[in-house]
Amino acid sequence: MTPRIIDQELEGAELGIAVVAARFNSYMTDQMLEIALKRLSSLGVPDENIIVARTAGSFELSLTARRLAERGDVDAVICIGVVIRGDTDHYEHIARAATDGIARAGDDSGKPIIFGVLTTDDTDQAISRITQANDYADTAVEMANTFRQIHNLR
Ligand code: RBF
Repeated sequence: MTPRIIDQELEGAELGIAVVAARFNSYMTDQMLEIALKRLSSLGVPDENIIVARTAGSFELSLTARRLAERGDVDAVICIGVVIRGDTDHYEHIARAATDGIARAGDDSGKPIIFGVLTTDDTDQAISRITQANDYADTAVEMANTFRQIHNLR
């Protein structure tokens, strides 16, 4: 007997991906959204297989992701937001609500919900992490393919 291996697969041609991005701190989240979309495209995800939704803030991401994940044509959802400690009295609450909510949306929906919320002490830290959005797209495609491989394993 040889083990059945699930390989990392970064091919997006057959996948449906949703991206939900908060408008709060939009000068950063807009760039993150653009980077993620560009990366999804370079991984072969067809434009018509991508859904983009916007929310007011990071607090609304998890509920929106959950609703998107209910769609049969969505294999994974990427959540994008920025919560900065220095700007926000409610930092702890918003950051925790977003983090816990996104984790729970993944657990409850059974689909990959990618955590792309930057929680930083200041704006400079957040700006330096904007390009992480490339990794969110990679992770969405990898996870969607992993789940397909698990489903199709014989
Ligand atoms: N949303 C974010 O995405 N990032 C933030 O840093 C942020 N800070 C907030 C600070 C306060 C005091 C409030 C009331 C809201 C903030 N929001 C933030 C918006 C929040 O995620 C949500 O959209 C609104 O509270 C409406 O439910």
